[in-house]
Amino acid sequence: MTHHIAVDIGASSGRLVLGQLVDGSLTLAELHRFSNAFTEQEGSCFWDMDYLLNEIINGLQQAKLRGIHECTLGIDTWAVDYVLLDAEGKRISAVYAYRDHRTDGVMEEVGRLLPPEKVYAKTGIQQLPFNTLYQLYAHDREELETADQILLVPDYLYYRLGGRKMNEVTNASTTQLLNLATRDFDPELLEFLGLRREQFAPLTEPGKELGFLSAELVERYDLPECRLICVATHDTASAVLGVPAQKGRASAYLSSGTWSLLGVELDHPLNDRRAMAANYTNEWGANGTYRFLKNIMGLWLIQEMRRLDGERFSFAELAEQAGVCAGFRSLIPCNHPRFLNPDDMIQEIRQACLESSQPVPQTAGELARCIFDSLALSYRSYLSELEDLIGGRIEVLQIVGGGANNRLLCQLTADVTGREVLAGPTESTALGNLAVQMIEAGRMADIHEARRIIGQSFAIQSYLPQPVPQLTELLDRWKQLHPGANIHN
Ligand code: ADP
Ligand code: LRH
Repeated sequence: MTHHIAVDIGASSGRLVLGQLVDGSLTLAELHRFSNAFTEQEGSCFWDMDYLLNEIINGLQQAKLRGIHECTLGIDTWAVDYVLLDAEGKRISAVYAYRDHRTDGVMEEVGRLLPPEKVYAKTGIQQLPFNTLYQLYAHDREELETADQILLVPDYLYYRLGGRKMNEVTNASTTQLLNLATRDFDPELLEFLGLRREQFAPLTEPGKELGFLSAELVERYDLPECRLICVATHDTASAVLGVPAQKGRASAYLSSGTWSLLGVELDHPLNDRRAMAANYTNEWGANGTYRFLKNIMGLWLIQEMRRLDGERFSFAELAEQAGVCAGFRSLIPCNHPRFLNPDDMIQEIRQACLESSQPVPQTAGELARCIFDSLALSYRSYLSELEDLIGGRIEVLQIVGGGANNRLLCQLTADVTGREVLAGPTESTALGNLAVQMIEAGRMADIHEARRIIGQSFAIQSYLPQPVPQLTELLDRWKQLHPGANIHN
């Protein structure tokens, strides 16, 4: 099979991307793109699984129309969210979106029953209020007890397409239920939730074949024959696999989409007290690696601002308008939980500026500028923190994902961090997904070769740092806004 298709679904959009390796060069062709968002029903937030499955089928029909009769297929989505199935494999409840407010205060409540130090020592996973551990704790008891199987979202999509149940490891690690030492679900954490190990499927590593797209679907919708390959199903795991090889200079990645994930790949977990205090995570990667990273609120801020502004402007237009506004006028502590899912993001941003006696951004451009300036400063503070934790200087920041399109944010990030920024590829997640398929198919030797090929096949934009006037004063302002932020030169 020479065709490989990645299904990559983020919190804001999904796509099916065809990857082809010709003469040692990788090309991508987008077969289908669709929007994604959670919806609110009676005050709760849910994802629409049937819509996503429909869009996957639409994308596969596009592949068939392009003359693709056979391919391999891999699926990645955002992390942590889960689907409960009954013994017949039917969903027994709607699929909550991780920003749902039912987990408000739950992390703190669980923390009083289960020492966070113990959980971190076992799992190495950062404290985020929406980790599956907290979501399951907040879930209806009866539904949980009766669930025959608990799959994460991409596991479920594979199951619906091919009929096989599994829990893929890169994504399973974001549940905060996997034990780093035993490399399986932790019995004590499961017991705490009243769950049985059998409610989860066998842990499965990226690169394993999972059978074929069901003959019934192929026939009913006139789809290509697809061999299903388990990829790194956590989108961030795939995004990191798709980061081009960087020779000679120490680099960190910044996967820039709905979230900004800033970190490095390690071959061992770093879950000591300092890492815990700084709330860095050790999510499992493909090939026994760990993503030592920090979740930063990311482009969710601009997505929400744009939505509430009636989508009058595209992301590119918002960046353009922000570019002509005065810089560093109003800053927000963008990683504060108040921005996780406020009733009204624009009001929340304005309120935060008011509370800190800064000018209140009025126009769409001013709001966007406030968001980009604040994100760039947060990247600086977390990069410094990362350097402290790993004990080495980072020379280059590699930005991948949709945010690599934002020239203003890339330049601001270079300026404020004082590091060269290498932006691209924007579709690194689809590339990481495809790399696992191509390695499985024997078309690439390993991930090192994949990253080298990715680096040679896609244009990478360099942003060199430009001096920022009154940087010291700016960093002082940021520090005051963000007590505890570790900013140093
Ligand atoms: P996710 O996978 O989390 O849904 P993506 O990696 O697709 O996110 O990135 C989406 C984000 O990329 C958008 O929210 C937007 O901020 C940014 N983006 C995409 N294209 C552009 C563009 N042309 N200019 C500026 N920003 C862009
Ligand atoms: C990015 C992402 C991130 C998770 C969050 C739930 O899409 O998967 O890595 O922390 O969504």
